[in-house]
Amino acid sequence: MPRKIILDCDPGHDDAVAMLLAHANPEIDLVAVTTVGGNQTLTKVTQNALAVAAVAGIDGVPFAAGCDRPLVRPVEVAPDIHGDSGLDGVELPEPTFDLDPRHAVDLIIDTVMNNEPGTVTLVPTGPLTNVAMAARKEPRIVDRVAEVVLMGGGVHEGNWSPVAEFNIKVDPEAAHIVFDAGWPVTMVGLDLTHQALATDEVAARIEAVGGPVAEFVLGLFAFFRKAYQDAQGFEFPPVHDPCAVAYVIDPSVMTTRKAPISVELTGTHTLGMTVADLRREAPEDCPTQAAFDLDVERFWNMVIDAVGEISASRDAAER
Ligand code: PIR
Ligand code: CA
Repeated sequence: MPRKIILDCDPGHDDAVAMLLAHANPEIDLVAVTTVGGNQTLTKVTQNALAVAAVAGIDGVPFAAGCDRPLVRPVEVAPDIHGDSGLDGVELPEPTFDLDPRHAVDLIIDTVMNNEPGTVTLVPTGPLTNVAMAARKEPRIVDRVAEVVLMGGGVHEGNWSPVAEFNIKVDPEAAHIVFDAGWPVTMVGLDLTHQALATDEVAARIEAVGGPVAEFVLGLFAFFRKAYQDAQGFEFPPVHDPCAVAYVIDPSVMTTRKAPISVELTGTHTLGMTVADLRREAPEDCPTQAAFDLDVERFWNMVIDAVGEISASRDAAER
């Protein structure tokens, strides 16, 4: 049985790849896509989500726009990384369907409450504002969700400060709510995602797939690479967000370790840090865990297979 997921995202180059993977992989049943202000404003990332849906041929999945700002703090976007549109470097097609009229928080709640308990997994790949709001508005979702597999944070690495990652740092209060709720949380953080580099070899494999979807992904990678070179001093860009989807597809694609994880809300130099207690083995019932080592080869096979799958079904639809 494929796993039902709600992708809560802020596309974003790597969010776009997460959407493609979630749509095309047979182990995943993408039941809703929700957007949150993050990499760019809510309006822009929502437009981008609909454009990616058009590229991927996603239809029949509700898309809803959510919170346009963090719970407490001012809006902070990442134009140096994702450009003015939030998805610079590619041509964005017109949407092929309308947004669901519900707020993302309500779509999340309805989807979780209308499915059997333990069957819906939340996959947040942006700031955690919508997910925190959903848990507060309808606390019954906390026991009902199968698990939360989020891209964000890190144990030994930061990118928005020396010790904090963007998704957590821009809305640390929301992250606190999500990490503390008691549902199972897998933190797919920078320790893991900095291994998911879109190298020349990866790009060559995608080029070999050919066609407009491969071109789209190559355009994303090219812009992301330049941005990461200029802004972060990386040779190749880490494609963070599909790593969280890959964990849902097959958790054995990465190593994880259980640990209590707290979000720093008051630090002078450490705001938004995800503090994992690794001093001793965590108790069996510890609900939080962090991801560490990625099987890089298998991860890219998943992504490249997804690009191939979408290309094949687009070709079939055109014939
Ligand atoms: C990536 C992001 C934000 C800032 C940088 N420097 C790089 C976005 C990605 O979409 C991903 O979800 C997460 N936030 C990584 O920090
Ligand atoms: Ca993201």
